[in-house]
Amino acid sequence: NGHNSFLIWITGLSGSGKSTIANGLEEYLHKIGVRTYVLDGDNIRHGINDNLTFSPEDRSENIRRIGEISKLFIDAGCVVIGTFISPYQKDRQKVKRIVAPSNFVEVFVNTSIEECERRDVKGLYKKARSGEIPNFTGISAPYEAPENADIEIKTETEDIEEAIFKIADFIKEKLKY
Ligand code: GGZ
Repeated sequence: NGHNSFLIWITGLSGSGKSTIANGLEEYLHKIGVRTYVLDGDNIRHGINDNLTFSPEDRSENIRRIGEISKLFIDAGCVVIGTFISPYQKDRQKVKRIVAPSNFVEVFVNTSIEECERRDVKGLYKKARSGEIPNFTGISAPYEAPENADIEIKTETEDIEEAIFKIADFIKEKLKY
C-alpha cells in the first residue's frame, strides 16, 4: 500500500498563494494515504538556513540546500512539497537535477505582481516600496517565471479546489509504483 516519492516544487512571488496551495494539497494527499513533508520558509529559513540573506548568492544557496534536503525526504519515502519563491531558473533546474528530473514536478503559482502587492497580506510590499526591505522579489529583485512548468495556477481566476485538482490529476500516475 505504498506510493512513489518525489518533489512537488511550488514557485511564485511572495503572497502569490504558494502556502495556501501547499497546505490544501497536503490535506488532500493525507486523505488518500500519501506521506508528505512540506518544506517552507518557516522550517528552513528559520532553521538550517538561518545564516542566509536574500542576496542572489544566498538565495541560490538556500535553494540548493533545499534540493539536497528534499532528496533525503524522498529517500525516506515522502512526497515533498517545497514552497519557495526560487526566483532563478538555474536554481530550480539545479533542484531538478539534485532530486533527479523524474522526481521533480514544477508548479508555477502565476499571480501577477500587481495582485500580490494589492493583497499585501503581510505588509511586506509596503515595506519594500518604502525601502525598509531591500532586494524584494518583484519590486527591487528579479523573478524569472518558469517557461515550462508542469502545472500553472492562476489564483486570480482559479479557486483553491481547482488548483489542487490540477496538481492531483498530474501526479496520480506518478504516485503509483
Ligand atoms: C523576498 C522576502 C524578502 C525579500 C523577506 N524578498 O511572503 P513571505 O515573506 O512569508 O515569503 C517570503 C520569504 C521568501 O523566502 P524564500 O526562501 O522563499 O526566498 S528565495 O526562494 O528567494 O530564497 C517573504 C520573506 O521571505 N522575505 N525578505 N527581500 N521575500
